[in-house]
Amino acid sequence: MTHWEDFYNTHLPPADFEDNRSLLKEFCERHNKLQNRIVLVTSGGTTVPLEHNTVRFVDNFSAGTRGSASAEYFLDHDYAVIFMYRHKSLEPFTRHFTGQQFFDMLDIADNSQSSTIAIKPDSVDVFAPVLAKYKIARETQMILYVNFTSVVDYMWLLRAACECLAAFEERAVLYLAAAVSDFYIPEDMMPTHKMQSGDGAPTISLQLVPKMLAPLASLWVPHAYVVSFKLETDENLLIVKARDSLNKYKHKLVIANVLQTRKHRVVFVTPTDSYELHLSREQAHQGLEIEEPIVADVVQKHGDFIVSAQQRQ
Ligand code: 9Z3
Repeated sequence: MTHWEDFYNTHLPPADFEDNRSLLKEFCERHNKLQNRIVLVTSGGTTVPLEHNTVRFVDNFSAGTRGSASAEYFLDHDYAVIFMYRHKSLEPFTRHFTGQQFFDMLDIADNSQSSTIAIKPDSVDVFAPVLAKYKIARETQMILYVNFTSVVDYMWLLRAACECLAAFEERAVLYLAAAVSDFYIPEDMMPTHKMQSGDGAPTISLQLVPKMLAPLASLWVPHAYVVSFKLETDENLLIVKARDSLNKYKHKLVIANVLQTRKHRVVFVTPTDSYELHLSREQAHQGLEIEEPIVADVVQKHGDFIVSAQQRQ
């Protein structure tokens, strides 16, 4: 496996990296001065390009539901939120009205002079509260959006965000819900141009992506409350893999989930404990989202963690 430092030495940052770094710096400095609690929410899947001039890529599964919903709940708990997401995956607030849903909520009235567009009366009740929360989050500058596409973009942004978050010490939460590729093609092993079918079926050899949780938890943000997610498709591996991860990286919490049941069941695994959070069929029917109790639990644990850090001082 490539060492994490070699990864940064051999892969250039994305074109918009410096702009994003400035945004992250400004956002963090402002919220640190205000002594706010802050969370980095990562969301969506990363891509692995197969060509430098990318026509094809391997993708990681994730719609961005977990991350975008969680970002909204962290705002409800007065956290400043860095929402680091896959370009075009779900975003907080707009996620409620995807595809044609939004257009179906609108009415257009034409007369000879002008057109007026209005929200249909029966949609106001659903639209207004979401819009109001969005406006407050934007006006109070409690949320910053930065996006990535490839696993390389993700790695550069993640480290830059951590560099800014380090100053918050225990007040920072890292909530790593993005589905990050475990395998990739290093840049020096990738063809420049689109692979040609005329050259026959390609043999694609993937390498292991370095585990960034290692430097993240031990070097970049050693005082932060770090939460990672573990995705499995085999229930039997879920807890074992989550525990392995905690033992290896010594962070605070792994939230484990199985692909097929992730929307109504997760398992919290801490160094001392493991327990399940789940939504009943009825709760799901009523529109409750599992991210609400997940975030409430993380916020509670983070609060306890801050208190015990203060007591040690
Ligand atoms: C998760 O497990 C997330 O909960 C999901 C959310 C990706 C399942 P959706 O976006 O799905 O709501 O559709 N994220 C972490 C996935 C991951 O890549 N974990 C790695 C691993 O399991 C590294 S910690 O090895």
